[in-house]
Amino acid sequence: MANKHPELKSAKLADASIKRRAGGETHQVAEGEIAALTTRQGVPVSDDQNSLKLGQRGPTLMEDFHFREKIFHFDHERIPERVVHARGFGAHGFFETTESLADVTSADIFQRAGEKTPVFVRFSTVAGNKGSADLARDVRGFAVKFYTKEGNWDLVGNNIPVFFIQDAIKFPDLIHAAKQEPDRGFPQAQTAHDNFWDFISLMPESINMALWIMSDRTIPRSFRFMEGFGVHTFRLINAAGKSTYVKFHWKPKLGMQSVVWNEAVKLNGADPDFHRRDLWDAIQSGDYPEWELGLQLFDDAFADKFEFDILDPTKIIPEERVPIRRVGRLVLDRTVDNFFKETEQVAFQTGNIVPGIDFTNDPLLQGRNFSYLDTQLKRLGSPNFNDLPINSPKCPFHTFQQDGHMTLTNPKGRANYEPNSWGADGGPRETAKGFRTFPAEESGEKRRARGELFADHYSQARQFYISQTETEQTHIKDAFTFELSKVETPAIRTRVLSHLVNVDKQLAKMVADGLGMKLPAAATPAREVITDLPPSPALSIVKNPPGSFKGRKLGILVSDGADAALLAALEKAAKQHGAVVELVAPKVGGFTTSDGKQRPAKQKVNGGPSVLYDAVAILVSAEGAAQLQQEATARDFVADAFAHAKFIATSEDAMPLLEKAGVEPDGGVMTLAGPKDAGGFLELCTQLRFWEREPEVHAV
Ligand code: HDE
Repeated sequence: MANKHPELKSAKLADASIKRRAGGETHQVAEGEIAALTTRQGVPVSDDQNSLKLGQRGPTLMEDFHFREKIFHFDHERIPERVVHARGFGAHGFFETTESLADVTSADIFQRAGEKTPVFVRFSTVAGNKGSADLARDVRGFAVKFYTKEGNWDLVGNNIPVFFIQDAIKFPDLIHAAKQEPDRGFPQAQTAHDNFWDFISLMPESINMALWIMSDRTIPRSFRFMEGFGVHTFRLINAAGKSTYVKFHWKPKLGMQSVVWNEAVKLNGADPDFHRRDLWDAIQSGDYPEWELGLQLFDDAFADKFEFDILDPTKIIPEERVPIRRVGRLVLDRTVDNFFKETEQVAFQTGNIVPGIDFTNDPLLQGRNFSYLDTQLKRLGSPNFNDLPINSPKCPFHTFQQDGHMTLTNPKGRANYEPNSWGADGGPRETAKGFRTFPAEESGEKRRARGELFADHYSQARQFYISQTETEQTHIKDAFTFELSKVETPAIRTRVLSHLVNVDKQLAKMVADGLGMKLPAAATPAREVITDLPPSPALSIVKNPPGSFKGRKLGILVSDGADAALLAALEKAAKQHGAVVELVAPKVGGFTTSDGKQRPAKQKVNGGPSVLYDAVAILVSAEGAAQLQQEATARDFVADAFAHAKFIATSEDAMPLLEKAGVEPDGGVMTLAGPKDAGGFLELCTQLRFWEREPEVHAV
């Protein structure tokens, strides 16, 4: 029976456990109030505090079946973490088709505008172990399971549209090189080490991706503010059997946003679960994250004239060449009930496709189709992993598969094979509506080889670089310099630089300078570099601003005596912009505003650094400013916000704290003369960062 008084229930629970610890007295649960604790066999348990012993101080008895069952189950709680993408966070939601695509695909999910299909999405980092921090510089996984009416379709993508390697046979090498080094077991969740850059420097095909991972794309502000990509070229097949090539894109409704590197480093300490918490909080508060699904559709004629091979996963097709058609929206509106049951046990597979969608010969995709099925058996331990509710289709399914560990869905009846002559009782049959592979004509010698155009390794890396704003180019330069400065072997650094010369000589020179090294000669390209590809503005985060502060967080540093009217005005303006406010105070219990009201704080100042916020306001009173000048974490709050190019609002009274933190007010710092200025500050925040400040605060 549902409990009508949850507060009563928790009070009684607390009471019961206190009694228990105090004296071992048995708490009697009134019937229907709280479920009785039982063993897994359903046997009610009378004492869960003491194991069964011989006498009060004697040995534990084997006979204690409750103790043995409890410990046995605990001992077996862990399953192997994913070999890559171990750290992840998932949520439920729906995909809504906004226009029918019946002209290009017979996939049921794309037939009817307005139709909603349930989905489960898991975001992840690639290299770190399950317990690693969220803000590692890394590619983010963006895996979507669509529970369509004609079976599960998994679009297992990333937040970067290209990949490191061209052939799946190199995947174990790439991942071995990226993860912790095998002799020492570190560093974890970072690519700033010799093995990784050694591999990259010996695999020129990875240079395009290297530029992407050294950009701010690998330190996203949150999952909600990043793009997603299917990476490979797939096929859509219509009812007449016609094939159209497709690349899948996810476009975040709130726009893209990343943090800066120094912020990421500090966030990992301040809140290693920053991305998890962000997604959880957004969904719990009803601010549902949303993306649009975009398709780049093209045919053989385009593929033939394009400078690169459409089967090469280290290349994009610029949006300016093939525009994106937006055909649906993805909304995440429900957090999981249980992390392990759903997020940990979800099994994505590139091989899960549905009628109307098909693979191409992209050699990475072909290899993935083997790997994902195989890896689930290792991780989940039984070929029946599809019977787990999170993996099971939500449409009817009928197979002749049976038995194996943990069987739940053996079909009823006598027929467990096909063909059979049991007529209507003979179980399911093939259908004309079933999945049909596109009959692409293939011929050729069996060879270990790659398409000729795969040998172009630098042209698109160059295009990516020249598409960035100056700020973003600086971040790329800084990231290369940082990562290579952690590489201890000079020859590896030199080899990476020799590739960068082919991408952009100026970039290579700046990185070499930053390292204090000589610029080497260019590596010999396997194919001539195309140097006149035009910039693609769509590749820049900063060139595509959301023009809004919606979904972002304003952190307000307060103290006793904080100006009540200013605070109220800022809170109101933030709300109007769809932003969240968090109050940071010297004591978490709260503070008293200038009008004598008591307000609780969300964070104590040493637990709420400004890296947690997109913009900050310093509303401390004159006494508060005097007190907080003595507090290093309060000075850091201000100094970091300034160094990370954030917009800062301040009351007049707070100025001494800013001065003590070394802040010289600029165009990104706004002194609020009164409540009427709050709106103007929030307007400023819609620009997200005051990038003009960066050259002033970072000289090396
Ligand atoms: Fe994966 N990848 N991958 N990958 N991948 C896995 O499958 C693999 C690649 C991606 O949230 C594994 O269930 C190979 C590209 C995501 O559960 C494994 C190759 C892209 C996730 C595997 C690639 C991805 C995985 C490990 C080279 C972007 C997490 C656990 C051919 C398009 C899914 C698992 C989740 C997970 C193999 C390359 C995305 C071992 C062999 C390219 C988002 O099967």
